[in-house]
Amino acid sequence: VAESLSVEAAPYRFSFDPAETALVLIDMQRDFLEPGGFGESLGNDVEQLRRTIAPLRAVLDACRAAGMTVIHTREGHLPDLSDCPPSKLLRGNPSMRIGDPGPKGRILVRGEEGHDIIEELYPVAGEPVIDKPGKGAFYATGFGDLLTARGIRRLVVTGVTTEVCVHTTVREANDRGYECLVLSDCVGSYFPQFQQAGLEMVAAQGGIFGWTAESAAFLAALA
Ligand code: C5J
Repeated sequence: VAESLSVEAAPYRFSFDPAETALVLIDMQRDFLEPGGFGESLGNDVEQLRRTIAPLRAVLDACRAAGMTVIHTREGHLPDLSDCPPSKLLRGNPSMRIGDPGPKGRILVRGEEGHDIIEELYPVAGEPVIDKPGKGAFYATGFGDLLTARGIRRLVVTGVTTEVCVHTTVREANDRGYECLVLSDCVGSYFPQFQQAGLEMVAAQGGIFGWTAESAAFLAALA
């Protein structure tokens, strides 16, 4: 198997063949990232997530130019919420619930403005968009079949939030035999302490879930 490129990473170098590697952008949705969106309305500082946009845009451009598979995900639900378990709907007794009218349409409902991907990273024709009801990209989606069909063995993982949907997806992927490189400046958390610990957890214990690297190291490998 060709493993032509190698990235300076933790806990050690990550080798990959671009033809068998997908860039995955997790949940870069308006409601999580934009001022005035659902995330901010819950009291979160969206700047903690927005700092990922510029480096991720550079990575996206480089992966597109290299002809790599690029896959986007969105967290959200059917308009009738039949795919939203009551536990998710009710947990925390939130003032605004999934499906309620929010600042950018019904919260986390497919087809609504806030549910869609931010303009800066919008998918282009041919890039699959995986709509997922859960935190992980594999649960109740066609993500796994898509990776198999394309012969993908490694994932370069980016998006938000580090400790929730990024972590869940990396853990699910790791259990399925995929090798994951998480780009540390292209993933974001509303909580700085979770950002740091979330990244350390991935690469701890010899890379228990995968690898971490700065986007600059990944771009240098791809150049
Ligand atoms: C994501 C969340 N995308 N934090 N969702 O991480 O609820």
